[in-house]
Amino acid sequence: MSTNRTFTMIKPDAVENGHIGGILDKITSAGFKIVAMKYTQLSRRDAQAFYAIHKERPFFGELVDFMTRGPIVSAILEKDNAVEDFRALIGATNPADAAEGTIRKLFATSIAENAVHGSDSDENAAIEGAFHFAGREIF
Ligand code: IDP
Repeated sequence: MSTNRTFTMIKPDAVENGHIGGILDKITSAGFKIVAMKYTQLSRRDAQAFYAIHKERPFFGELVDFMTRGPIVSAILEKDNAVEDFRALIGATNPADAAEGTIRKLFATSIAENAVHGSDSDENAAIEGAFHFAGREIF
């Protein structure tokens, strides 16, 4: 994956609360092009692998339970400066700290159930995109 791409998930809380359309509108209105997208559900093994970096954190079990409890939308997004610009668009991890107008401010409910994922580096964007999508699913 080139460095003008990032990876996102619309998490189970946002799907349950009917925010898929609202979040995709924020994403495309901000100039991101969707180059891959699917509606899917993570297995426990998937979630444990995706969030392996957090496996020693006290909230790891809660995070795996949350991320596997219902469907998600996963997507690869393309834009100049995609990783940094998307992190700005989603806002702080805790929606209480997120700036006005950010996706987490608008759609998240708590630090755990915070509506969306956004890759934190170009390297992780490439790893995470490849975790979710085969090459033939990326356009
Ligand atoms: P990020 O998603 O903003 O990059 P990370 O610190 O990488 O934040 O945490 C990954 C995910 O783990 C968060 O998006 C959130 O769903 C969950 N999480 C982070 N901190 C906590 C916490 O203190 N309690 C419960 N869940 C948390």
